[in-house]
Amino acid sequence: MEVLTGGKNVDLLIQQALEFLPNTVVIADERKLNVVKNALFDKGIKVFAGNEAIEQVVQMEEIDLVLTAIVGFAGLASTISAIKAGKQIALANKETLVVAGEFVTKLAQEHGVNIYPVDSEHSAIFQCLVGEFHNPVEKIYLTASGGPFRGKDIPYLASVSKAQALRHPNWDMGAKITIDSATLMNKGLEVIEAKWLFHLQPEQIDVIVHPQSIIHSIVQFKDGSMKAQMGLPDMKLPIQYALTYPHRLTSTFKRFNFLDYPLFSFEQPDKKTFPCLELAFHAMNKGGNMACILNAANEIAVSAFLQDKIGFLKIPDIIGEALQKVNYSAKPSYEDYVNTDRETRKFASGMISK
Ligand code: MN3
Repeated sequence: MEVLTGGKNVDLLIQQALEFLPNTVVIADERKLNVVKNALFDKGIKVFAGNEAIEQVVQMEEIDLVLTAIVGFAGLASTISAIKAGKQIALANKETLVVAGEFVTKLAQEHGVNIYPVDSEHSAIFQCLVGEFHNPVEKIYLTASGGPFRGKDIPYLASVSKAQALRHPNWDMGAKITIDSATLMNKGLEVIEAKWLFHLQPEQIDVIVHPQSIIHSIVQFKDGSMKAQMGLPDMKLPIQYALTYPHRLTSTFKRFNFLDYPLFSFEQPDKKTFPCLELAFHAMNKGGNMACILNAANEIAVSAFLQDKIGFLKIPDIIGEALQKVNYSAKPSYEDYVNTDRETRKFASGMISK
């Protein structure tokens, strides 16, 4: 490993740097530079700080592939920087494609860069497409666990706590994505991500709730045949596959046991109770900067919910309002995305302080 980066969790960054001994380490939070420097001083590891440093290190000559895992809009700039330098991308930051999918996929094409999905559903689709060359895809089904509030109604959701929302039934993930799973916005963002990754029309993408989270997604081909990718819900596999494609590395990951899961079930997502999914489809259909508005409003709303400033049901309210009120632009440039993001954050924050 050449470079390891982290946001503000210095302890974990130092621990990982000592384990993997990269040549360079970057901490995004500049206030923590000296702590990291001191800890790694005698290992000969170069240490930098700040977002600009991240944008620079991804262009280093020694690097072949960049795993982009910064959460939210914040991951966009460094991903673009890596693509411009011709680095292959293993994409864990779905917001990059949600916010600026058209721009990013076009840029990647121009620079001969492949984007390998890390998101488990997209990794599943990617794995199902291996060997299918130009066989036409009829549609894809993204599977959803339904999150911690599957089957609940609006009166119940009105009073759910942060702690309840953070308790995901199947996946162990960061706070932002776990709340997104509870509102079903995560699936909405993934629908948009899939559109750009696999060059699909909106009507070719469907969502099906599969509470066991064993089937990670499904491709249906033009002849009606369906392929699914299965496994225990653990991010280690999709991360590894993005790094080793087209090869499969021997692993000791826990194996699936059929008798632990004698029944698989499927149901329609409850779009009435969880309007975020519908809002995401709406933003995708409208195109332009709509998904950028959707994402920024969601980031602000989720962060406010995590700070106990708003209730759970206010999250889709804020996003819906932002989609209506923030200026629409049909053909945004990179600067337009940056402006839309800033404008939407201001608008959504205004709705929270009210
Ligand atoms: Mn996912």
